Amino acid sequence: MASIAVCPGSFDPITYGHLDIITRGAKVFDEVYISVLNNSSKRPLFTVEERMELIRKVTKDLPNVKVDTFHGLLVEYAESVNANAIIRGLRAVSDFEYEMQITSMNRLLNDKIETFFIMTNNQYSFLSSSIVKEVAQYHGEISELVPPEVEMALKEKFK
Ligand code: COD
Repeated sequence: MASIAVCPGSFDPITYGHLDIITRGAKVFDEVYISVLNNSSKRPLFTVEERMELIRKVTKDLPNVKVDTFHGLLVEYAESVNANAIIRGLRAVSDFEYEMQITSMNRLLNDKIETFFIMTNNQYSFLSSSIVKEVAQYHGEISELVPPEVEMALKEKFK
């Protein structure tokens, strides 16, 4: 049986931190779906299509990575693509409580889908999409935080 994992998130936009866990996950699982949450109650900077397009560009060298979108419950979506695993990234102890809540809830909803945590590279342990957007908004240097395609897209948004 192929091991299929879903790596869900907002990815608004994708950063080198996300890319780090995606690359590590793609070495372990046969197929990895990078799944962008389409949540109408949030007001993201990038549309779902823009976020998916940026993810496609920066993962083009990872042949077993697919880019997708979902709405509603993550475990229902994971089941619909035959995934048996969820990948989440851990940056610091502060992520743990939130991740434990999500994982416990997902397990209650569907105990056949296992969640796996990947520790980020130390150099990205402080990194989040929100921090990148804040720096980009004031035209600060972000080239070490996001791939060049994302840097360009952010510069375009904040010009
Ligand atoms: N280094 C490593 N990993 C990182 C970094 C970094 N610098 N930055 C982010 N990550 C990881 C995050 O830990 C996460 O695992 C992933 O990358 C995506 O991060 P975000 O911030 O883009 O996405 P989130 O955490 O906002 O995504 C939340 C979900 C969309 C997964 C969640 O809201 C969800 O599942 N919603 C669907 C509704 C549902 O099923 N709810 C029930 C469960 S509560």
